[in-house]
Amino acid sequence: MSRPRYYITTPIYYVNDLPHIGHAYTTIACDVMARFKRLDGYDVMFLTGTDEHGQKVETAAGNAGLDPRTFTDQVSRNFRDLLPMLDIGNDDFIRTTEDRHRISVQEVWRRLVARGHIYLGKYAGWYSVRDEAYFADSELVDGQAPTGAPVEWVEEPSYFFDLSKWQEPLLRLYEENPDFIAPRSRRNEVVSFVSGGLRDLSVSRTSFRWGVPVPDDDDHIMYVWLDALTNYITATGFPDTGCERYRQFWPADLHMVGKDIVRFHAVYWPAFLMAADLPVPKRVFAHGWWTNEGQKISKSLGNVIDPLDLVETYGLDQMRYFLMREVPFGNDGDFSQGSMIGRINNDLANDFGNLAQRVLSFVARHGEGRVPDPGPLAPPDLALLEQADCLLDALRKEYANQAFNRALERVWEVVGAANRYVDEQAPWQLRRSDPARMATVLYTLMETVRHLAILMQPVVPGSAGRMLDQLGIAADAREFSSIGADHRLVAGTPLPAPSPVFPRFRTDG
Ligand code: ME8
Repeated sequence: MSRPRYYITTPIYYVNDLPHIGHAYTTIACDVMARFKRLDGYDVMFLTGTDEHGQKVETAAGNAGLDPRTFTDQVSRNFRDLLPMLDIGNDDFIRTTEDRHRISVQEVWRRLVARGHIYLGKYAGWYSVRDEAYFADSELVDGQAPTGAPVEWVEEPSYFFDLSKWQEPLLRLYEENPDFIAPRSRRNEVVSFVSGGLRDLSVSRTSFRWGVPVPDDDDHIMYVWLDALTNYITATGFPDTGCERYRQFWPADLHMVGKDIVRFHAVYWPAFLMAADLPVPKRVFAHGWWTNEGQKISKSLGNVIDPLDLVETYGLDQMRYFLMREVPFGNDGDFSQGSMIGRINNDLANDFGNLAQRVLSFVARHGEGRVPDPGPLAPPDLALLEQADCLLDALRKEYANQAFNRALERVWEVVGAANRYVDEQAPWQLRRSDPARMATVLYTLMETVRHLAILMQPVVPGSAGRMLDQLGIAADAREFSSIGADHRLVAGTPLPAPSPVFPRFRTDG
């Protein structure tokens, strides 16, 4: 039987800058989602990559004294090299400068032309290079783009896409697919933007060269957002719509983006696709924005956070956990050293790490280093096991909404219940009085930790893996299909020597 498919994408990042915490955030969130789906039996395609064309990148190359190709080859590597260091399990990495992509974008263009959605005209208006976006006079705020980026006046021949005709189809799309844009606040924003009417969109420029030439008119370079958005279908094999990858994975299940680029993904992209007679993606989730100790993160403020510094200081899984746990996914978040250390020491070291360590070291010392014999289970044991067994269902619901923080809260409810159970059952007191009951309690706890570790793999893959090693769980018994009563630990299985998985973060050096 073929497995269900799941296709998830990150934005492709501009290579004018070094990767920072914001890029790492989106990519880690996608990785967490992709791992969850893989463990849940899906055939997953997870795509990330780099957006290498356009005026912004051309200018950055000039500033670096390099031609754009040499420059993009170098800086794209920074993004690609970061992935293994963040334990990102992407299946493909796309660069918009690749041949496969040029072919795909030009085919989208031809489809739009063939269906009468492109016409030649003249653009006269504002353009922000930093946003790579056009703005009407009425949209400017104090002479700048709403993002605060400077704008320049542009007047040049341009091809236009008839976006104005797509207002009704877009509103219908949002209406018929209430989950197309999430969270709800972003959906409302987009619906009200589109309801206000759409202007035709300039989709080519003649004043710079670094991009994909318009087919049959190479004085024009395609608008970088039409080029960039198309990456999502390029990677599925488009224009070969008969190929297996395309048939299996398009339309995408989820485009994960930051709130800054929701309009491009939820308005322009579906309009381009509908106009080209191609299926639209199922969902766009726009997450919030990170600040650093309360301040906007920017190069000019000198407070850009390098994700590798965080990994080095706090540990990779600790950072991944913090980013997924600290803020409701979709809201803005503030990075602060204090909150990071709090999460590491309270949630990971005290609650979860200590639970596993207490149980495993007790079994190593007083249980001959083997999985204890469960014996007959009493009501409190059954209650805890039931909570652990039911957790997957709860997590599926939260992950379906990308509610990563709530999913982690659910996990911690079981962590809390298990810690209370240890205190109540006090296995150390049973050692002499009732060794059989002690074995039951330890078995129940090990089973609970097994569930917790399996279900925590998406967020903290390395640490959860080490925990499962210590529980003696084989590599092929770590998927979600091993959750529940049918796959209980087998009494007598020898266990490796335990060691703490989540150490405390010490500030005293
Ligand atoms: O927009 N907090 O690329 P980009 C949270 N090339 N997320 C942040 C962030 C922050 N402070 N800063 C950046 C582009 N991000 C286009 C995309 S897609 C077809 C083309 C994340 O390099 C967030 O996901 O400016 C945001 O949407 C993305 O980086 C922007 O990356």
